[in-house]
Amino acid sequence: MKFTRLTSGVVLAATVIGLGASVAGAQETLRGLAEERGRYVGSILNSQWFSGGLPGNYEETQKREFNAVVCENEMKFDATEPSQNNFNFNNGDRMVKYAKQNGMRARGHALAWHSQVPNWVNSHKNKQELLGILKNHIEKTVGHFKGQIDEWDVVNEAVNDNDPHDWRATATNSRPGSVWFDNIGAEFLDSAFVWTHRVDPDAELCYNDYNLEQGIGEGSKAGFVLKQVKRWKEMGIPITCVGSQTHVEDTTTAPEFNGAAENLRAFAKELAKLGVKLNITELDIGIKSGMPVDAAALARQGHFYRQFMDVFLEEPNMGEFVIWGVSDKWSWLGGLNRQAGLIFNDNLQKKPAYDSLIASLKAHAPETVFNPYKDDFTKLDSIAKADSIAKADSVAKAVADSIAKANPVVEDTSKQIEPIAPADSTEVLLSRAYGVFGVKVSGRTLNISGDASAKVQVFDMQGRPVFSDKAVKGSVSLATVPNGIYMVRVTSGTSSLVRRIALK
Ligand code: 9MR
Repeated sequence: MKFTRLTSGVVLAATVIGLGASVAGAQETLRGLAEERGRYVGSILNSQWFSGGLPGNYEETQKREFNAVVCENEMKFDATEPSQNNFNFNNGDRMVKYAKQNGMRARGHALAWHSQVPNWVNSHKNKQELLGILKNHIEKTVGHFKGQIDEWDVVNEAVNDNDPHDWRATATNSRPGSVWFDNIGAEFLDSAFVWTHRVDPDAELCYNDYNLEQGIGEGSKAGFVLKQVKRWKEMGIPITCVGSQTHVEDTTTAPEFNGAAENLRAFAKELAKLGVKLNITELDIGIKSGMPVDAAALARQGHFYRQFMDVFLEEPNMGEFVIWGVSDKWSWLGGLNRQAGLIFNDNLQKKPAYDSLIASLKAHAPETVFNPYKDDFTKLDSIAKADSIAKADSVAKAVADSIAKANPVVEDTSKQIEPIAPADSTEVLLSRAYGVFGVKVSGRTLNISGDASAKVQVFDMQGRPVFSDKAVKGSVSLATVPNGIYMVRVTSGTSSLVRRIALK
């Protein structure tokens, strides 16, 4: 190393008087600093890596700077199951081996996504068939990588772009549809989480999407996702993380950029109350095509990168900071009319953005950064006190888990696929847990037993209320609710149960 010829006295003097930048330089990598803080910084293995088309310093940089990794395209549906029930995990295995050899966290991307599905899947329209296809894909894929993938993107990009109050539906000229939602309905998401969890109960399971850095207000995509996460937690669906892709543009004029990092902070805080992590999963900050990539632009880009890293380190339920690429030379951004969005330039040299990330990490001393993989962030006073749902959730968790196991969410719609526990076993489980009541539907009448008076709320599968009655004794008519599948919540005193019902 650089100082081997110096006497130890000179090295010591340099350290003591604070010339640490060059003395400590050999150790100062993103990876090293993140590891000291119990966090992960990651990047993709570009598709060109798999075809052997990258220079040696690409891999050297990747290993030196990152402790988490994800395949750019190689673990998507079209790559892993190109024809029905014929699986190819070769490239995924290569990534897993690489991650293991280099002590990295491995992300699996992605199980249920409308894009990059092979044509043989898109040719199916039958709900039962598609449920079977998705279940088989998840079981075989997650089963193959069991214990080797730390975290799955179970569902990717399922929210409707034009109407972020709902899931992505039938294709139009301006946006693609989703074979899963169009033919199965929202249960495809619920079921995908349950199936993945059953095969690998130790893996973290994420919902992953873009534009989640645009705020959590009414009409926002993140706001909709938040509602769904609440619903999933209430139903015992085993989601543990949300992935914010965070593909943003580095121009002072791009409206979506303003406040993006702080928006993620607000989102992280809401998810923390639900016991869910927020990860940054695909960050790039592209400069608009045609704009100069000069010193000012690169400095501004660095400033933006730093804002995200600051928020990441300050929020206790954020675990991974993954950048969608290593070098600007191999980046998908051109297709989006953006350029130079990563932290290493075409020659794999560090850009100002890299230095900004290092500066942010160093400004957050390790003892001030929470490690969400080691300690339970829901126990932090700031989070535990802030929210009642989290508390109710922790009480209900054991029960909810058992319900999910005994009574999968596809119970009403895919009887051929999932064996269904007899209805009574759910009732027994619930009354044992709560000691209060049971719920049964007969025709349009909801019967509640064992309690004097209860509040009944009925929600559609997107969590929208469709019926409510504050004081139900014995039974209530749901004649006003249209046919369909709903979640009913019955609350009595401090106890409450959530159950799926079908009205026909
Ligand atoms: O980087 C990926 C690019 O090589 C592919 O052509 C593209 C096709 O969909 O997918 C890119 O990765 C996407 C990721 O899987 C999901 N979020 C958006 C990413 C950038 O488009």
